[in-house]
Amino acid sequence: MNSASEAAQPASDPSAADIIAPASDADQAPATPEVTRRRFLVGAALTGGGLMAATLAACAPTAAPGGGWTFGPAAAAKSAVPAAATAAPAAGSAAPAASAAASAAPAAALPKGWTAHDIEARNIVRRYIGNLAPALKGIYGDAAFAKLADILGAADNYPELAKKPSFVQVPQLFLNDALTPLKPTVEAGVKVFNMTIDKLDQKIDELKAPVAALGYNKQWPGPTIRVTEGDKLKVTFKNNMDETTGVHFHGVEFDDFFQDGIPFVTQKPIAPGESYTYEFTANRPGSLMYHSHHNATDQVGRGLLGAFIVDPKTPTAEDKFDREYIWVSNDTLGGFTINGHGFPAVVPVLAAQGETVRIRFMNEGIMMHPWHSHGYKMRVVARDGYPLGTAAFDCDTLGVNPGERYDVNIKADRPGVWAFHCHILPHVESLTGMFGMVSTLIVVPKKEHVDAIVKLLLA
Ligand SMILES: [Cu+2]
Repeated sequence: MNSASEAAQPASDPSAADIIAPASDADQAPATPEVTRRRFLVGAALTGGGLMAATLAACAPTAAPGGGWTFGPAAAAKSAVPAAATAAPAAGSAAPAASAAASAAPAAALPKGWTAHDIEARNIVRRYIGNLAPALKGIYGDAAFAKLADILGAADNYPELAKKPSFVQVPQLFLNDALTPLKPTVEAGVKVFNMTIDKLDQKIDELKAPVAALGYNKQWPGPTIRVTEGDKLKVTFKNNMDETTGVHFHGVEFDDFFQDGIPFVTQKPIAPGESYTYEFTANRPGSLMYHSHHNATDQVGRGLLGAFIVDPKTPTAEDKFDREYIWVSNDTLGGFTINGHGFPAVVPVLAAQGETVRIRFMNEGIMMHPWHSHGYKMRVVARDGYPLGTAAFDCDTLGVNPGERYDVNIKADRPGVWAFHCHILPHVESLTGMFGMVSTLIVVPKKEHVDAIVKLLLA
């Protein structure tokens, strides 16, 4: 096993493919243009082809906002690293963006038995792994790496080997923010948060045109609000949109029901240009959420959602973990998304062997999603933020209904690149490959490898 610095070396190597073990000649061929794409869910999938070809050539890594993000260990189990997201079509939006860039050669050149859609499916994974692929050599060792290189067809020195992974090419504001939750000011013992509600253009995937979304502080999901059980909060929202709204803190056991955020039940709607303040005590710990409760099918579907984490005053054994991911799913604008993005622009869950990873599933969508972890069981320790205690259970597929949150711990005891996805198949995979609600759990042998990967991604 090589050191972390060695692992990161390929990033600065202009001919990264040189270090990749040769793959068989058989799968070097690019795909054919006459792709027989099945129209999976919506025709939007079809726009992927030509558009992608054009944008693939032009796509350049986008700097992560806010000074970059990191997969660093959760300091004292407090900081959060969200996992990623994926988008697929609900109402005519994102569909599997087939990679037409890889589809430029005659069908005769396809590996035996393949059709063009195999090339497209492979190219999506190539985009996902990007220049991480060469780095994996130093992490998983030569034998495992030779297999991966062969699977990816690395011998053809495909362009993504030198590009950042898809999920680095789109702004990952949520990831950044979750690591450093929104910082309040403290006034007379009250934690004060000032936020805005804005329109924004959201890049679900680096190869797709941005969608007209909404977001708290111009982010989808909004910044994570994180406090400790018992804290008093004062949260002001300034509505910069041209429509009314209301904000509900989902899961709070309010003492004053007028803080519940429901226009025409507990308040008047917040008009454009106006501000509204919610004041309450975080009187129960857990994974909570905040979101619009006004024209909500549309507004939450367009991105007015965020995580509200209330850390317990007295953590239990289950609250000890090394890394943490917030995983907010949605399924309207932009298709099937995790944290506002669709595969391959979904940030993987990274962990070192021996670490425990906490994942907080939060469903802000309109349908249930059963999250399936390949190769690993999930220990479900809380539902809707309420600890399960002795009723905690293991599973590898966990259905999360709209509005629900589940906290799970995964003990990462074996290295590998493991798929991690919704198991409603039309949300994740089509003839032309994976899309939408797909992520991975990438377990590397050492913590230094995680650091090296992060360094490479940020380079
Ligand atoms: Cu799903």
